[in-house]
Amino acid sequence: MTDGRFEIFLNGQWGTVCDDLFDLNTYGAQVACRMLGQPTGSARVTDPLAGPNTMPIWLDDVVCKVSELTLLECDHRLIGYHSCTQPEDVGLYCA
Ligand SMILES: [Ca+2]
Ligand SMILES: [Ca+2]
Repeated sequence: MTDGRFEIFLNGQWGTVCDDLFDLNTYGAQVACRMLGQPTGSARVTDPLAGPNTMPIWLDDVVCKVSELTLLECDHRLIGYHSCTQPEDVGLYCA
């Protein structure tokens, strides 16, 4: 089980994922948990609870179909392009 802000390592730096569109269904959470090697059966988006941070927002408008192995295979804006602020970070609960 894991619960907290989801972070992704791209371009040599840890960053976050914006929640826009992410929670329209459970697939984004399932793919993100799968990416972490965590269980996906009860995966869901949560409040990241980690407070403000200065990490880049790497992904926005992520829409997954269901079986992708990583969020990079889902539809998303170009890496680093977004319409978000840090409080919109995706938090994840994987179980
Ligand atoms: Ca949002
Ligand atoms: Ca957006």
